[in-house]
Amino acid sequence: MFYFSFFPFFSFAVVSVANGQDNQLNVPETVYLLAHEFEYGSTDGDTDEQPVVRVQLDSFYISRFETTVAQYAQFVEDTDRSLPAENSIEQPNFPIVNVTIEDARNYARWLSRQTGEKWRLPTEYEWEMAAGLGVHKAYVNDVEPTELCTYANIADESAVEDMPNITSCSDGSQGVAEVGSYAPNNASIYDLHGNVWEWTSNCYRETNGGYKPFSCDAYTVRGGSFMTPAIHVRVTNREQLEKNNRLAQVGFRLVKER
Ligand SMILES: [Ca+2]
Repeated sequence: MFYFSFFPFFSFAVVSVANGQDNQLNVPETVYLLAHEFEYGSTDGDTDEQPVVRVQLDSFYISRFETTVAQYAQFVEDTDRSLPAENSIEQPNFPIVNVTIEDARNYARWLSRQTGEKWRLPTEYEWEMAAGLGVHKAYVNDVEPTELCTYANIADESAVEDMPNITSCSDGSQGVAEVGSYAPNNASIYDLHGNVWEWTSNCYRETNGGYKPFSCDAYTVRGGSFMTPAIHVRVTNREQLEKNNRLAQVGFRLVKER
């Protein structure tokens, strides 16, 4: 079991699900991050990580873990949906995958209704603050790429048969892993690197600055997956994903507003 940590923000509620039974609502455990000013982006990353901008963020809560199959299953059961392909209720603590950004948003809206709280996808600013904690290093806790296997399920030596550009350490997982299987960052947030890419609420743009488009076909995903080598799981790395895509290496975590 990975639920060894203290549960300061865990809340209990009861949700009536479609089968008429009362199940305890599986509310994501969160970490509270204080208001912070930090440097967003990187001068030595890809061009879409530039320019570096100073960002002032209000305080917020963010999921300690990637959203799990067990959490998402309560939503699909209550709303007469089905679990997306390649997710199994037999693996409740694995991250939910194969979800579009709208699926993730619908789950957040449902969770908000159940709890009376305001849950949503993180912005890129919030995701990067939660991962890097404003320290402006490539990896959580300023570890070296070869140390990442302690913190992350990435394209490592375990994935050598699948991946051409593996990282020279062994994390023990060839595919996706249970959330919280690896060491957290200094704020006790898990799986920020690897395991599954995480949707953000930001429309993908090719720079850190600029305009906010009226419509959007692709959103930014962060953090990399079990198929991603170290260079691409960096805190500031950004990738775009078409909004209707469902991929087995893409999930999400949520923010709860204060
Ligand atoms: Ca791995």
